[in-house]
Amino acid sequence: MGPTTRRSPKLLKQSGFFLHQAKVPLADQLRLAIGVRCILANAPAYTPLMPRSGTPMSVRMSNCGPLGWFTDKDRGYRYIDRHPETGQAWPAIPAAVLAVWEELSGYPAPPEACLINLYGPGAKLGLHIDQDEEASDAPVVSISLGDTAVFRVGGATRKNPTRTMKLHSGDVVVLGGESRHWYHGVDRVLTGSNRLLTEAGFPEGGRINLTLRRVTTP
Ligand code: MD3
Ligand code: FE
Repeated sequence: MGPTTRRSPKLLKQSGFFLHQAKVPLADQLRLAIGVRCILANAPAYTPLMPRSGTPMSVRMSNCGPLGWFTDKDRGYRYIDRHPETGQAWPAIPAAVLAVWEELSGYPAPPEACLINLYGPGAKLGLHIDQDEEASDAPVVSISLGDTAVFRVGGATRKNPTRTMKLHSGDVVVLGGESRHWYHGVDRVLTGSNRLLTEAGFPEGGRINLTLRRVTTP
């Protein structure tokens, strides 16, 4: 495909799930990844702990925006307005990230949380539903950078059949409508499948996912 080619968004019928493949041009992907590196210099990645068990997640995380998603053993999943270790407010969401939300979300208010998921070798994310947001009418918008992920998406209950799809660097997924409350996860990341992150100064490479969410009702 040439640099200006765009595939049309893939819609899982009637669901509100849209996959926009190669939505972010390569030069913008690089700028976004470098921007994430700056954010992490101010808001260092941490290892989230599962509620109750305290089991560490394999995905490391940070956030930008007024609110950040966090979990620890004692208090579980929640949004907090400060970095848990530095006590500082989260850095601002980069303008280029807000622009993706404005173009694709169809939502009349800005996102409040941009969760930064960092996938190193062996990292995965079990099947779950995003349900910690009061503004459940707002879509979730996800931007993939770096190595290709094998993403799994199911339905409203754990019993629904699931399917897998690959998310490549520059892909943007919009989860609106009923798909907003579907089970989903990341089975694995294809290590070394993309050079973006090494070029952006992440020597270990890997994958970054930016997940944009509206948390409170506007
Ligand atoms: C499908 N992150 O942070 S983003 C998460 O690639 C999360 O890091 C994954 O799931 C990642 O919660 C997937 C794409 C995504 C986000 C929300 C969804 C897919 C979704 C909500 C419903 C269905
Ligand atoms: Fe999720």
